[in-house]
Amino acid sequence: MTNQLAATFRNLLQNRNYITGVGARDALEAKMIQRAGFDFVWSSGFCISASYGLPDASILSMKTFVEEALAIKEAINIPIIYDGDTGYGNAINVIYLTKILDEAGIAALCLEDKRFPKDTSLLAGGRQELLDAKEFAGKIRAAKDAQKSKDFTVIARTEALIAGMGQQEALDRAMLYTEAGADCIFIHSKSKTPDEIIQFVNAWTSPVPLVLVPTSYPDLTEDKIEELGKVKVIIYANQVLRAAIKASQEVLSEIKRSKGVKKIENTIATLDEVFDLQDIKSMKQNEKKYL
Ligand code: SPV
Ligand code: MG
Repeated sequence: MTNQLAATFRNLLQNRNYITGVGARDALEAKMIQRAGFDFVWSSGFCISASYGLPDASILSMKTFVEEALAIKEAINIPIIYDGDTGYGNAINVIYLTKILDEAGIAALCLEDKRFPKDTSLLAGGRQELLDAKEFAGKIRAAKDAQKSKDFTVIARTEALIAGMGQQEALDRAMLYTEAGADCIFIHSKSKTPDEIIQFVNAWTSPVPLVLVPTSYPDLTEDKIEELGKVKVIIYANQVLRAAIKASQEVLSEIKRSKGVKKIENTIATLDEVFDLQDIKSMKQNEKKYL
């Protein structure tokens, strides 16, 4: 079976020093991410949960996350990394998930070594319980065995630093997941400084590339990450959601305050911009052709 966008993603991984993508909660955001020139879209569990007004804590079902990712897929033609959280269960659940994603043309699946139901990573005092490393390695093996296309990428994410288990545990887990067949290792941190991430990257000796999400440590810019080497994938996971929340809140208070929309009319996207993102042009062409 061929998965064209999985092949594109692998090519990018092989041929570029690093690639960048952005987290989306829906197809509209994904279209804007593609237009802005990013390499891929991250179908973010955090952002999709937030779009339902819910915590990122395994509350929505696998079906909902997959449906959202497929709507995103329909709207863009750059690869998607699917944030698969814990895989919504054990290795058996992972087999089903992997088949669905690969067959649907999703480029990559990211699985994290937390226990199901998970709690979100960046919440202060969050419930960070990790799965036994061997059991998680089983999930990675299951995903690699279940993929039908050769190019589908499986990213193993360790939350050892998030859970405060230290560098050695993070390195041991990452190495075990690599041995289980992971194509990339995502090392996550909620530290406000990049120190523990830099320490991990420097200690990483495997050729398997690393994935970073520099949300809590924004000082680590692309130039600095490139200098570190070994990191091939950078994900800006939730900045678009946060920008949208802030802009919406400002507009809502201004409408309420000024009792109308005159004040904000020139500060928001025009309707033409919305029509453009909806691809009205192609609908109009089809109307001419078929109606
Ligand atoms: C997400 O965007 O859903 C992520 C990244 O997994 S984080 O929220 O930092 O865990
Ligand atoms: Mg997530």
